[in-house]
Amino acid sequence: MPGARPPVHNGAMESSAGNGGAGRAPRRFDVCNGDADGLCAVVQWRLADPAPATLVTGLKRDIALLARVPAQAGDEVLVCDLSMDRNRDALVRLLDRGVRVRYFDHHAPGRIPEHPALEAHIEPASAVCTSVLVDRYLQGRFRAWAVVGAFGDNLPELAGRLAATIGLPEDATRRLRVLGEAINYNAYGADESDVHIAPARLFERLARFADPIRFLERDPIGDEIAALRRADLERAAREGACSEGDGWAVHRLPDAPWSRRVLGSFANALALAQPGRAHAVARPAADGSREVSVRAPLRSPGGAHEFARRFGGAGRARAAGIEGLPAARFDEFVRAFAAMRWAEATTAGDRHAAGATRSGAQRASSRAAR
Ligand SMILES: [Mn+2]
Repeated sequence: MPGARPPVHNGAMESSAGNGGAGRAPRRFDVCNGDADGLCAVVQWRLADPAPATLVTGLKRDIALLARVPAQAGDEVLVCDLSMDRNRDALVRLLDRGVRVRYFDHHAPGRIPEHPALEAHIEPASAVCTSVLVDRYLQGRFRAWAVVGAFGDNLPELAGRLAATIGLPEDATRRLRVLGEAINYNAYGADESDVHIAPARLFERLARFADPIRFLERDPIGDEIAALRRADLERAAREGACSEGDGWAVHRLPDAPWSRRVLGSFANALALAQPGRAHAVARPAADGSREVSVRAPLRSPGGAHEFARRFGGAGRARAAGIEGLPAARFDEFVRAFAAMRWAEATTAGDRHAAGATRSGAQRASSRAAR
């Protein structure tokens, strides 16, 4: 695209951006979490608008992605499934530079910057995910991919309802569930050497198909990841709970590539299998600290992020994570987990999720391992 395009015509951008916007073709950047919800959100968007774009993504734990985007005045950035609260400074810098940003997400955003170049679609309810927000915006054009994303974010009821609206047969729905859970699982690891395929490479293969069932028929990678996930889950299940009570259980896994991959999937599987209980899955990290995935009981799905925040973590109402929990605080963590009253937290979590400002969360230094 040699620079033949007209300059950007948004006055707000040019006034704040100086010379960068004129005489250069605008570039596009797609920025998303590397899990199923993030990837399937962008897949839908690029199927609807197949313009060349640079993908910026990473593993589940890579949350501060917006700071890596080298966009300049006149460029466009699409952000999907990344906490605005954790990316606000980078977002404001982009906007001030004259970049147009379209933002879809379902994490509690804290304060949303008011800026004419920001288009925000944010809904931090516990029963929605980013792929579904994009599906709504696109009026269901690539809904089967939203089904994959919702299954990946452990929202099987929502995914099932969406699948029914497009008349997806039961067997196809089941296959999309396996795919969504596999893509989600593939985002967990300490680094890309832990996972079967880097999420950015996986995206390229997903985005070739308007229909995820076709993808499964043509590309073996979905089945490969699903098989690896099953094997890792079986290994995790053999470890058993290290402590448990009526409404809760804490599991501990050894530190290994398989446990780093399966931590979040295992927590999701436990939450689905025992919806009346809260679950935590912990593993030691290389530096001796603990990484913990926290799941609120699915019957009263709230409070997970608030609980995790007490230990330096973050996440969403039903699923949260802590990285870098000092080993010396693990017993305290287990005691607090056992004493947690999830049903009461649900209300507080929803009120919080409804979008109140929360500036303190920016100082949370650990990254979410939801
Ligand atoms: Mn999500």
